[in-house]
Amino acid sequence: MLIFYSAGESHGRGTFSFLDGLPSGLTVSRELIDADLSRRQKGYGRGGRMAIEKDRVDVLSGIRGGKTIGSPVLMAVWNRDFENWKEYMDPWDIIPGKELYTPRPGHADLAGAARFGHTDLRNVLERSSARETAARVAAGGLLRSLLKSLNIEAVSWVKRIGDVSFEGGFDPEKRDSSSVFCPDQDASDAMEKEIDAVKESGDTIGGEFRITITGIPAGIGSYTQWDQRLDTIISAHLMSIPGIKAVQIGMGIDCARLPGSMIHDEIIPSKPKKRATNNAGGIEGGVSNGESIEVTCTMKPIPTLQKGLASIDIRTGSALMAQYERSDYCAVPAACVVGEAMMIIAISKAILMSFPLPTMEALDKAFSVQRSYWESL
Ligand code: EPS
Repeated sequence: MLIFYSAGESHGRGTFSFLDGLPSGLTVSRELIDADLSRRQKGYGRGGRMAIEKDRVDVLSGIRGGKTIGSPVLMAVWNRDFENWKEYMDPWDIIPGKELYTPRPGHADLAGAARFGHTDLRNVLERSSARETAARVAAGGLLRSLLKSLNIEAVSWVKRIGDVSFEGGFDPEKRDSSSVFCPDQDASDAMEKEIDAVKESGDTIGGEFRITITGIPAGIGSYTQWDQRLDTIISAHLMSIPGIKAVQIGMGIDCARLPGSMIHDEIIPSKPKKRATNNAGGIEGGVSNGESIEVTCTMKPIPTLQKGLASIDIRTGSALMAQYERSDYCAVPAACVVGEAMMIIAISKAILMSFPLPTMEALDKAFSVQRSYWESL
């Protein structure tokens, strides 16, 4: 079973990824991990922190000579900003000055204080900050090599920022030349303007991004238990990203308003079997059906607002405006990269759940048997 966890505080020493259950003999690429980390840092609408950080992976265990060895993998992305925070974040001895007593509505501050009994909300913010997503992207960047070796590819792009939406498909060059990771120049320009307008008014804005997985054969996931369904695994991974309020698979919520004849994807007699449409988003009965996997995620606006939101002083209960702390105006482009990473983690877990094998050689063989079986049906 593949396990992924992260550790680290936003202004602590770094953010850390822990992966266990990887087969040995997987060739991994530091360049692929670093490319994803640097992509996560970009995106129009980011705050001041991204000018400080230059995220790079530092592998601490589990990889020798560019290959996994079957041991747990531990990776670090060190925080450059720690230099400015070390007196406040020291594990043993801290100085006062960075306490936070007014919970920001929409963040974990108040609910997190209720969970762990904190009065200084700094203890909640430091871990609930989306800085943690750097660890997810490092893990996804490593597992991208696993999917690549099985000829599976993951891509993502921004579909909507506020009122501006783009309904077209993916284009790698156009996506990568867009400041908001939207593969259309006109839509990108309009999205930038949308972000400028909220920034100007001291506000923030959310949006949507799409993730597509191609090259996955039918038969990954299972209908036999609720927690083995591929859609269970994918949606849990994507819903766990800070700020994500909805995950739609395929046609998603539009399924509610159309008759079955306009939704279900008819089967074309071919080898391998093809579908006339892909409204199911590549998953039927919790199992991949050979079509591309299509998922759309909705992100709420960042809850730290320059214009402020009504809150309280947690020590006295009296009304006070929420404290403003440096933040992003729009993190949808960054979340799109994080979504791609979490999707890669989810698909990798589902593959290793279906084929729990200790070496890449054994996994490659089992996977090609599965592909041939699917192609012969
Ligand atoms: C982030 C780092 C954080 C925030 C942002 C994401 O850095 P700082 O708090 O020092 O500015 O910029 O976090 C949030 C917007 C959030 O809501 O948690 C990063 O590395 O992505």
